[in-house]
Amino acid sequence: MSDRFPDGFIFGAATSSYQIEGAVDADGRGESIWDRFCATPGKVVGSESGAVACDHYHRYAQDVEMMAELGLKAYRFSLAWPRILPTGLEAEPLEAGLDFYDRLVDALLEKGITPWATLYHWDMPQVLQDRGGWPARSTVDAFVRFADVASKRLGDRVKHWITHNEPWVVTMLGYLNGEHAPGHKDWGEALAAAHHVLLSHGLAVPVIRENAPGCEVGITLNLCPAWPASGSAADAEASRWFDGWFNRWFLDPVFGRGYPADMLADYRRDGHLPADWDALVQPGDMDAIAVPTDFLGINFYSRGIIRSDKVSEEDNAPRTVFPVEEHTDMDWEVFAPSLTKLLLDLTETYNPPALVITENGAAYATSPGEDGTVPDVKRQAYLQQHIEACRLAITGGAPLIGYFAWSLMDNFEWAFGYAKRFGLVWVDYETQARTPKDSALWYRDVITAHGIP
Ligand code: IFM
Repeated sequence: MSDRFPDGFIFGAATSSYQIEGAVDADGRGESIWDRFCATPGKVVGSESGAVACDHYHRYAQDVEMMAELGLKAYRFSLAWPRILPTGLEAEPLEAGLDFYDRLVDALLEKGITPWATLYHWDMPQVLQDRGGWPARSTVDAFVRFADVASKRLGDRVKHWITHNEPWVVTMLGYLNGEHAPGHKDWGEALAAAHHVLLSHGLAVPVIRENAPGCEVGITLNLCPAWPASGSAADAEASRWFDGWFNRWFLDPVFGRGYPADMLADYRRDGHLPADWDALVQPGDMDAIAVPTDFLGINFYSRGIIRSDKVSEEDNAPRTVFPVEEHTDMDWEVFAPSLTKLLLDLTETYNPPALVITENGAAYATSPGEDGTVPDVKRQAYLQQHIEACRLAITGGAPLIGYFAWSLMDNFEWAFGYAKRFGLVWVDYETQARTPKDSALWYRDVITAHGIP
């Protein structure tokens, strides 16, 4: 009994629009930055794209049936901005796009599955990027309008909203290291983008609340706890910087602490801030970003073992923290205790009203056996360890209210294309057949038992 989760704890699974919907030209959908990025040679492994993906746009009804068979209590999906506002600038939204999400939401509710809608999971209309993208303040207004249109239409039925998925990825992979759309490499752009993403979150929250009475709203951050590789001062300093860049730059402002002073000083010293930073952060912005929310969404995959690159290996203290052997196909270390520690640390530092694991999962190559089953022992082990890590955190006092496995089904893993399979459900991309993997059947049992069986 003690292994059971608290009553009301939510077990679900997550996806995102560009990764599963396909149908990029259907019913007037506009071009997104990911359509453009995928069409640019050299950006995505094998020049793959989300053009067809899992064809969920046409197969959503069957997919919802499958979710019901797996016993999911909640489903987290995202709304494709260019399906609703093809250029982001239209006076009137595209009815066909809104109709699709109407149908999806109704199908979920009919099966007793609670919809959790994410507004921005990276598919910005290309036209908005052409006008400056997230580094431009005008994109904040465009996003708030999108939030308004979407929550006005769906807010009578969707009572759980997430403004943004993983601002760190949007800004640091999109505008700093160029691995994600739009593929830019500029510190100033990345930090301007981060400010505008956060501001758009803050300004969208009251709009969503207004349109979806009684709803719960939050933002999802991907967090990567920094574990110093040794007890040296150099590794402690490298960990401080990594934590500031990856985690605190987003956590601190959302929880009303403003941008971390140490990082602001570092960025200023290193010339990373955009030239107009002091004017770019306008009076009132930080208060808007600190709008109270109902929960913090956390996407957790792995920890970071941080080694200084400022001193040579010989001059640094010997390493005392080593990665465990198990790594996923993304080469991410599998170390679940770090999740418990993260949840407890967040609770202590920020006192959040609630925490939700909005993504957690592992990429492992699997394929159907002769008997039609899809054995995937490693994914099951990963999920089991991390669900147990969540339970331990709850026991320790973390206000964790839900867990969403990433992902419901195999899908388009951004710059890695289709080779990385994160799904609970196997997708045959030739036939679009879906087959629950063994981990999905195991997860169904977890949901039934309301804990690890
Ligand atoms: O597939 C992504 C998802 O879109 C955002 N979070 C991480 C996942 C795995 O990389």
